[in-house]
Amino acid sequence: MKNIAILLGILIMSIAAQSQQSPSTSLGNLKKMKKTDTGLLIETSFGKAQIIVYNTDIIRIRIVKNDFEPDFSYAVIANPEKTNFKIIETEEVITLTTDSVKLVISTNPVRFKFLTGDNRVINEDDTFGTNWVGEEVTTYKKLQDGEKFTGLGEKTGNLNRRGEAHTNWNTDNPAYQVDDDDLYSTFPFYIGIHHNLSYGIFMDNTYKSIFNFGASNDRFSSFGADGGEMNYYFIYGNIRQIINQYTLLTGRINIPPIWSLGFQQCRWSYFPDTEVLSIARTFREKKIPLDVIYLDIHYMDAYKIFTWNPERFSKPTEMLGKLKNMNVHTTVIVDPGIKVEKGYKAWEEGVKQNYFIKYPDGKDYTAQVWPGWCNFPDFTKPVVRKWWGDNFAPMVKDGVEGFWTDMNEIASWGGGYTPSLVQLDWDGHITSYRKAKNVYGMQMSRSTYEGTRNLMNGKRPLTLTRASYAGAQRYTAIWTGDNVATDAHMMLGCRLVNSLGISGMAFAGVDVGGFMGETSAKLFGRWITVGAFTPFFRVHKASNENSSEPWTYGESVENISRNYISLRYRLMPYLYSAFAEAHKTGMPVNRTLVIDNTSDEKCWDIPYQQQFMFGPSMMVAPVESTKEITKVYLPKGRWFDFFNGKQYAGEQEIMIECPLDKLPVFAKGGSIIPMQTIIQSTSEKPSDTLFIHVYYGTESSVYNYYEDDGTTYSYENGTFLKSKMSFQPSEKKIVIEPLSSGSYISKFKTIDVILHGFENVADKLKVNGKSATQKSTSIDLYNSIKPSDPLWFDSRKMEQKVLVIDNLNAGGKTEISW
Ligand code: MIG
Repeated sequence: MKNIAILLGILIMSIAAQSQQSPSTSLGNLKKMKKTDTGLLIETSFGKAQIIVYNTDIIRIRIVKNDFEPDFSYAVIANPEKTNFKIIETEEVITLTTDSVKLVISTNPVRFKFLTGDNRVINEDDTFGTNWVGEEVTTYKKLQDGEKFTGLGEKTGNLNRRGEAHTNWNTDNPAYQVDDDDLYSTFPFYIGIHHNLSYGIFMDNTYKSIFNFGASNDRFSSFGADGGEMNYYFIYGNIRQIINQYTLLTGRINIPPIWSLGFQQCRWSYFPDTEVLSIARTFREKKIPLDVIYLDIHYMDAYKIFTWNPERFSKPTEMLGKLKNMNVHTTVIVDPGIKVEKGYKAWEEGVKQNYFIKYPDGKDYTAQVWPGWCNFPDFTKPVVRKWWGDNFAPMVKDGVEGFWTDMNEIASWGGGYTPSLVQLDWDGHITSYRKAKNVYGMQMSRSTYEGTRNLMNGKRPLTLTRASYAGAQRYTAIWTGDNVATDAHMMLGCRLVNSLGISGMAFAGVDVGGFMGETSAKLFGRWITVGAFTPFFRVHKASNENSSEPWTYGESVENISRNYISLRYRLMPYLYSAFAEAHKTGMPVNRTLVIDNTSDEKCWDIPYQQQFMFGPSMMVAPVESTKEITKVYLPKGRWFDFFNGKQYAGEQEIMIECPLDKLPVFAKGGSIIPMQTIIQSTSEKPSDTLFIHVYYGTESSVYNYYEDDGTTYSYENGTFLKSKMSFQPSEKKIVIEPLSSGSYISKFKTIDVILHGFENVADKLKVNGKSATQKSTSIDLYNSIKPSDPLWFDSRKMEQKVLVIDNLNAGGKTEISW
């Protein structure tokens, strides 16, 4: 009897213990498993998991507490490919093996471990695996020895994010600090590196998310979100392959209109029309190349979207025509807030047709921004996207070609605290703002891109966004919001652009000169030189700050600006080819050095972490405006000072002079850089010679030259030109394919080949087997103005000796041998 009482007591106690809820719960023990066409379905004692093989190197894992939601993503456009894999089960583990990765799933409890074919651990769950605290879901991974982390797009911090944690919650953060965490965009994708292995993880969950790379702990890295499913893609490969696969999942950039790769001048705000025209004219008079001018919020009537201010811009079509005649394209800003005003068409339509985001009681959500009280279109609703896009018709007709989506975090007065309970359509699966906030900006730029592309008769629009989410590269370029006029911000900007690049956003830039704060002449001078090597190259300045056109900082900075902007235009064939590569493979235009030098510790070092490859052949070492001499790290290979031809061996740190007019820029030995003559805008024709610069090196290389009409989408139907140019030192030859293959004929009729660092070949040179006429000469890629240029003196000489073989027929194959 006594025993029974005790037993009963124990039983009651244990029931009580069980019903006392643990504050956190992890995925449980295996109960059921089912093989599917693409992987596995698993049921556990607590929660479910689905494993989907996308291809040999990508495995997706979905984990839920209860049931899976309908599978829907704004980021991912790829479907699982037919892939060979096999599944083997034992009591303790299930093993799923593709041709390159092994996923070992322990069953008690269910935890995941990714291995190489030869059983080296790439990535494995910590004991907690995937865990819930309330609705918050987090996956914990064991920190590997010496593991490094990089990625997350627009995030401050170091190139190696080990020891950092970051939150994704799109935030309007004007004049942010160089270490602030909350910025405008969310790219929940990172790369982990250890023991010469690397992998990518993309967590496609739009709720507020946190990535922890060993911050405040010594055992795990983790990624998690405030709600929704654990839904991540594991990608195996080297960094290049990971970027390629990540952009296979989330898409790649379209080739932008070539004019958007030219120089862009912006201000909050240029008005009235006469001021806009006078700015454009000054660029032309001063022979500083320019392609785009921006109209910030003051072009509108009372900040009402889709309107022109009747006083400031009384004849927009006429003004746009005049700008067009000057070869200047116009971009206008558009904010999501639609002014609440009886009789205002956009607002009336939006209200009537239920296009605005709403409270649960059906009332439109209203908040204040520039126009006063506003409602906000629901860009997650297909009919709203269409409506928004169609609304650009009059502007497109007026001649506007660029569309700049701002304030789309959503920003509003009062700190942007849009309530969580506000509802959005989510393409037919109504959801809360908690889930939709991080994609709102992306969907706004999508609506803008799809609409204007549709309206522009086959011409490419430029779209630029501030807020963003993974996959936005399919619709838009991005800039890093309201930075500050300091050297630290200029350096941060380089890291941000590099980081955005590995997160799919190849078309990225910052406000050159610094948006907030007074810009010193020196800072502007340096920043313009760095900006010339940024995919998206735009000067911008806040209202109530100093003027910030290149000529407002004195004569020497004006000269520096002219020279570097001109250089950018000379490099246009090279830059454009780099964008074509980004479109095709996802490889960014600006490439952090660790992409190709992953195991070189120096490339991760804090002093060198800003350095990047600008396309495949050039390296840029950004440096503060206060420095006249700096340390640069040269990775493996051989390097030529781009301006004076001085050669350096790789794998060393060097000290190099960097007066304001000489940014440390290098050409890679063995590489090829095509250039053209200076033009004042991309609408202007350069001379019909393509200048192919070849830099001597010991390793062979292939350069992919690309050209198309620059402004239409006919490249999507195959109207473009590709030419392989190769440098083969062991066979002692350079081979250039004709610039006339395919359905597009190059604008260049002849080519000049410029040989850098080719020693003792002059009397052996042959072109297509016949001895070549060549000349030894000096070239100046910087366009130094001598000797009147006050910054020019002999020790900074920007000239170099080269061998030139000129006037070759671009339509035929060219083989240069020695
Ligand atoms: O509340 O349109 O980041 O580039 O000039 C500020 C005015 C709104 C923020 C953007 C900035 C733009 C400014 N905008």
